[in-house]
Amino acid sequence: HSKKAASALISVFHKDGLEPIVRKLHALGIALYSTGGTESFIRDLGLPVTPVEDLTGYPSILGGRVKTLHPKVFGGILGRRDLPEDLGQLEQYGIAPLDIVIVDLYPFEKTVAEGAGEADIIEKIDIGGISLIRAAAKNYRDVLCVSSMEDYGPLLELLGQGGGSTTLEERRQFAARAFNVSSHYDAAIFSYFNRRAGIHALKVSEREGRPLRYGENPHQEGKFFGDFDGLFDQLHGKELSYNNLLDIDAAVSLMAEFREDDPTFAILKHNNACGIATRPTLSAAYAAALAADPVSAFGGILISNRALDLETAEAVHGLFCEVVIAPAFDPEALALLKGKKNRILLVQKHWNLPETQVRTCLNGYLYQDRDAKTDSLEDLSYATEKKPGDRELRDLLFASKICKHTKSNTIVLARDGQLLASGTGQTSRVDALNQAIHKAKSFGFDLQGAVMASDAFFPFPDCVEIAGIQGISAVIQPGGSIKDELSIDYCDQNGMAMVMTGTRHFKH
Ligand code: 93A
Repeated sequence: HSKKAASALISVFHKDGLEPIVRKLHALGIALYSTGGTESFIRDLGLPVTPVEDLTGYPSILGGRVKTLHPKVFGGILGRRDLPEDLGQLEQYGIAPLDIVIVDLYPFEKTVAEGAGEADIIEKIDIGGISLIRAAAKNYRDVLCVSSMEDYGPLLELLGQGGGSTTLEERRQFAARAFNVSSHYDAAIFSYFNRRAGIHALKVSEREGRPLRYGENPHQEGKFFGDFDGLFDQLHGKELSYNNLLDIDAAVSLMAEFREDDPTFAILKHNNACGIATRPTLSAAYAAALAADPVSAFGGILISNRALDLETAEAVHGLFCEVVIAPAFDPEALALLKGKKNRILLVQKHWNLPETQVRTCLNGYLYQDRDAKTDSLEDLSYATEKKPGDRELRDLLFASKICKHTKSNTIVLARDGQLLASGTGQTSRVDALNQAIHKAKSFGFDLQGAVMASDAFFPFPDCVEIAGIQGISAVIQPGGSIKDELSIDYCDQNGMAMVMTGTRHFKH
């Protein structure tokens, strides 16, 4: 299966790094064919090269859009060297076999990233190059396919070792790389056209992605595929971990709900808020967020919707925390917070998160729209005789925004723009409520006049009964259970107010 190559077609965008390769190919007695720019590059090195136009008998047309797309080229690549019919046809049509194909595609992604206009971007959709790559990779039994400038190094090594000969296994490995390049290339074009998705194309290559120290646990490998630097400037601290990234995602999604509100500060642990509060000043918001659960806050992820000022930073500095995220840091605040070597400080540059979400499922993946619905006053229908007061209404909407970003089943208890406690990720809603009540009390909160939010409807009146006994005065929930009336009746009999949003916010 070892094959000695006699000819190579070279058509590359990036010429740097090509010189040692063409010199080596020439030294090995391999005939060189090439396209416009690449051909002049080789000729300027003083090496013999045949323009692809001589091979095809056809000029490059349409401003280079059609230069290698020709049966003389593709026949030379795709012809099966062990099939008499193929060999006969190559002979009959005067097609010379091409044994090595070296391509480096037009830089589509880079052109998009540079903010080029649509017309320039479209011109960077490589058609001939990608076809050369796919053809050569398909016929790896006979052809060696080099599909990007990143493979110039490995190619040079291979030519050095084999003297122009390659094994079937080597050609198959280059073919696998080639299909990785071609699929990634088309995925990038797709994500450019499919602007709505906004998700960095799912990349499964070994080489791409940001390697993380490890995955969720040290024995798991981990990588991040995305554009972290597009969202954040890391000003300080250690390298981000897999779990940091998940927490940062949860923190940003949560705080996006409060971006227009008064100064708001949140503390998260394991993707759930353990504290969040809205106050006239950021330092007061931080103090109220911390008060909800100073125990969980240890090692937490902190986020604010305002520039971090010195007063807040002084309070934050006393807490051991992993990450602090803010739209900006006042210089003195930054200097202070940098005092802890590992503390990760992130400036969040914008709020544009993808409108869709992807996660693995079984042997594939699940894809869905992001839950973009934020419950507001206009969404509410008033289920009970008693209407919530203004303060209660504000707290109900505040609690429902937190609920949406807390693992199901969840119950959120809040009062005066402060999270009192939540029950997170429980197998029953009653458990979630009991957890929240227990937690709120353990941190010294009295629940009189507090409000309760539920991510989904109440199938039974048990939750409102437990809440009523604790003095909780108003409830927000999607509604829609066939037994809604039982919960409503209990509220009516006990002077509680209940509003329905009509929208469920599960988060699994
Ligand atoms: O415009 S194309 O899609 N049409 C083609 O027929 C074609 N063949 C190769 N672009 C084509 N290429 C690409 O041209 C290669 O992928 C490579 O990026 C570039 C090399 O052109 P030159 O040798 O003229 O610099």
